[in-house]
Amino acid sequence: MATKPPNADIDETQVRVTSRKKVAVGVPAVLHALQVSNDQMGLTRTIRTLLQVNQKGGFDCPGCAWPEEDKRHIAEFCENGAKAVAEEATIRRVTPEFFAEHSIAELRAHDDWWLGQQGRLTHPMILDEGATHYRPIAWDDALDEVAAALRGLDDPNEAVFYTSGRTSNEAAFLYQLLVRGLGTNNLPDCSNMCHESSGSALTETLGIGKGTVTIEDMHNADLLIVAGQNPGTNHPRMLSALEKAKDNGASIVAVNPLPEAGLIRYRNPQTPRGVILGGKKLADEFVQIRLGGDQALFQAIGKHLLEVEHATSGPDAGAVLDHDFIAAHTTGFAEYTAAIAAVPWRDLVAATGVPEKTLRRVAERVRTSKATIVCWAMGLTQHKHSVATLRDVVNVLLLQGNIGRPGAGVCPVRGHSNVQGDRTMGIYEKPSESFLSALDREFAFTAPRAHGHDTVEAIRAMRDGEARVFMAMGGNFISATPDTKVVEAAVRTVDLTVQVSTKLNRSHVVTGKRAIILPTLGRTDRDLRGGGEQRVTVEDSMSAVHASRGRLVPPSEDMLSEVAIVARLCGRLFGSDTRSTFEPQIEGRSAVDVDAGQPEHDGIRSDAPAVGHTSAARSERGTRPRTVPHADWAALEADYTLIRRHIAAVIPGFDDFERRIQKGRTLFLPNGPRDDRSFATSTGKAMFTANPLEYPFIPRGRLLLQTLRSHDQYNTTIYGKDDRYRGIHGGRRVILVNRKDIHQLGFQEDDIVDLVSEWRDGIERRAEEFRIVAYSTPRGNAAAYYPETNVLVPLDSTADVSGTPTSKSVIVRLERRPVGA
Ligand SMILES: Nc1nc2c(c(=O)[nH]1)N[C@H]1C(S)=C(S)[C@@H](COP(=O)(O)OP(=O)(O)OC[C@H]3O[C@@H](n4cnc5c(=O)[nH]c(N)nc54)[C@H](O)[C@@H]3O)O[C@H]1N2
Ligand SMILES: Nc1nc2c(c(=O)[nH]1)N[C@H]1C(S)=C(S)[C@@H](COP(=O)(O)OP(=O)(O)OC[C@H]3O[C@@H](n4cnc5c(=O)[nH]c(N)nc54)[C@H](O)[C@@H]3O)O[C@H]1N2
Ligand SMILES: [Mo]
Repeated sequence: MATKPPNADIDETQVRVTSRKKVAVGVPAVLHALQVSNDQMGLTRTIRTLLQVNQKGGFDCPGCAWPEEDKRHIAEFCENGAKAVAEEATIRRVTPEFFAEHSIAELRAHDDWWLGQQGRLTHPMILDEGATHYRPIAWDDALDEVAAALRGLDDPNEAVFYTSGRTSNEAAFLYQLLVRGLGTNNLPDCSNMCHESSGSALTETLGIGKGTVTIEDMHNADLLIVAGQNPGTNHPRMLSALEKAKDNGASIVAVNPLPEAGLIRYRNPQTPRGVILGGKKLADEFVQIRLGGDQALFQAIGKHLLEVEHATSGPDAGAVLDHDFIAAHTTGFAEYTAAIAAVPWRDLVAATGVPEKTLRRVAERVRTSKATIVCWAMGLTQHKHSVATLRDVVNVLLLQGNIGRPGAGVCPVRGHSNVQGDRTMGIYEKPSESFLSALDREFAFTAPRAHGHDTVEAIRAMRDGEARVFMAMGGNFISATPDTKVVEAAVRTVDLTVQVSTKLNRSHVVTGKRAIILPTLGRTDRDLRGGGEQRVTVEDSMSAVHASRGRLVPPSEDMLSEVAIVARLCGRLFGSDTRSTFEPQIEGRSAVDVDAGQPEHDGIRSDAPAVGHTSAARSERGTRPRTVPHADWAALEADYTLIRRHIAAVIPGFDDFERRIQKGRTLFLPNGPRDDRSFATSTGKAMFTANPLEYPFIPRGRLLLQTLRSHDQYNTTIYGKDDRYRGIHGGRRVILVNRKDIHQLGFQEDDIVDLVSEWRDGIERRAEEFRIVAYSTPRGNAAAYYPETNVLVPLDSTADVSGTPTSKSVIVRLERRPVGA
């Protein structure tokens, strides 16, 4: 397939470039949001819908994972949240007639924007082997097909189950149970490409893979460092928290290769100052860092703090560090300080591209701050050395005891609205033993223990012919993952691909030999099931769980919720146990018994008593049935409160779940570092770590490319062709390059080039026809939009430890297009 979809009607390189905006949000943003919504759903539905966003009793915004404040505005949404809602609440429909009209080959020729614009999926569809068109299929038949394919596997590890982070807690919990009931931990998710590096670094050093701050901490911080994040576009509501912090006297340091609008100045549409005046200057300091220079920045800060601490004279000598905290709560201090002392300043300057004077000035802000929070997103997580970078972020915070006290801590700002909740529910390829044994106990079965595939490993498994069924709970695997051509070829080897989706996307048109689309309800849709209106729950970026209830009439009567889809598959695979879900399932078989037997390979127990009924899925060695989870699946589908009771029984912190989310209340999950400075690490303390300095090397004549989001997209869903704040209009195939680099490389602004990525495997990866735009970015660094540039990201170029694709760190050369090509 061509890397550039041949969309005859649009020439993507014909962009209009205007000056970059220095202020984010404000009234134009609100008007823009209303216009997009109006186009998708008309005025009445727009107003009715948007007034429900993030209200108690309404639905959680499907946009990002930024938390709501307890006191809500009438309009608690942002421009991009409104676009995310409009995208889902649209009145456009993709019906069986649509699929009869358009062949797969034809659909494949359209770009992601066009596919997304067609509207909501309304009916289950199947693509038979060799067929040119999808055909409609009844729900029962579709689910029978999926169950039969799973049952037909020789080994459950031949199936891969992807999750994108919009799935509710209830659906995610059942989904992981389905997968483990089948006998595998192959649960890759979007997190593997997103905040996995944060999870890896924080779990190791602080004992919890999540942030340690609340929204109040944000308001009360003395210093906020926002690194590798573009909140004006991707987390606009975060800007009001930054504004409030500012009003309370905080200073803000923005660390970014690009001068992103929202970081510099913000106009709050909900205050008179924002509407009428020029808005508020947010960042006190903008550090224009080189791509991948953040580890060096945090080492520089640590180095400066230690130097002042150890100075023999001066008022602050000996008074910089929180010695009590370090002594009581940490390990590894001596190793860290020794390592940092050995790093020369000139290396830190070379890596950051920032003068020592500036590095020290930023460090002085840290030194004099009474409470510091570091916020970050993809700019810090999608590099080869991201885990080391984040360990060094933690080191700096530990030096001054900035964990577990008001106004201080780590704040990885999550992407998808429930990506954090999905992890809490067990969507994880490397589940902990404590989680699995609780699951075993609750459902009287034995979950597999062997770790499963993450996203990159799942692609390798498909590529190598080791996977036969691929199922996705949401998302757009084909477009979101790295090395597009490799992924497309890999997915095509699979016997059956199953997509549970709301909207049409590339993953429906690049498929396995057979493909099934299961349309599902989104966050905004009313979910009537079992005679009642069901609610689901989600967890935000700050470990707060609350209920969400859709209010809109679903796109068609022929739709099931994600919960219903998974529950029905469980029923087909495991059979229903109609005794009450909450009585002990097997008499005389206690949790201890279940845990006692040694699981055989992959957790398939051959010594387990055959209970109740037999497993539909058989182990490959299997003359004997495996154990399967026991529940009354139909009852769970009809009443989600029963699922929440299971969640409460399995996952710590959800006791009394149902009551605690009544009336719009929020349940805060336990957070050891934040609650009482307890750290569930290997040493039982917060851990300083010594990390050798790393930063990207850019060969002569090459550029280091970061792949990022425009203002008009939600990941692979393209809302439009503008990137307003960056001054790009009417097209997405642009590469932002420093003016001096453009000339030094022998090009002119507006030249059309191919981007060719260079990686040690020598394979040529090419993204065709990009327009060069001069932009403020450090020398040697460039930026272009994802997903168009995913063809350039090598599958094996991943972060150490976390395995996250290095989407912010791709070596490319620019090649002039042959004349007339
Ligand atoms: N409207 C909208 N909202 C979204 C999304 C969306 O697509 N659209 N996506 C959601 C998801 S899943 C996620 S994960 C988040 C993503 O939120 P972000 O992480 O803000 O998204 P990106 O566009 O990838 O932006 C990366 C930012 O980091 C900077 N950066 C890149 N490399 C480096 C580096 O080496 N160092 C530093 N210091 N900075 C660097 C870039 O210049 C850019 O400002 O947003 C979520 N919210
Ligand atoms: N080069 C590069 N690649 C990247 C990134 C990058 O910065 N650069 N970012 C990475 C990141 S941070 C992430 S999170 C991933 C995102 O990867 P994904 O989560 O896989 O991608 P999305 O584009 O968010 O998925 C959109 C699709 O989800 C479906 N959908 C939407 N809402 C629902 C719902 O409620 N239920 C169900 N079942 N389906 C729904 C719709 O069909 C829609 O088309 O991409 C990663 N890939
Ligand atoms: Mo993400």
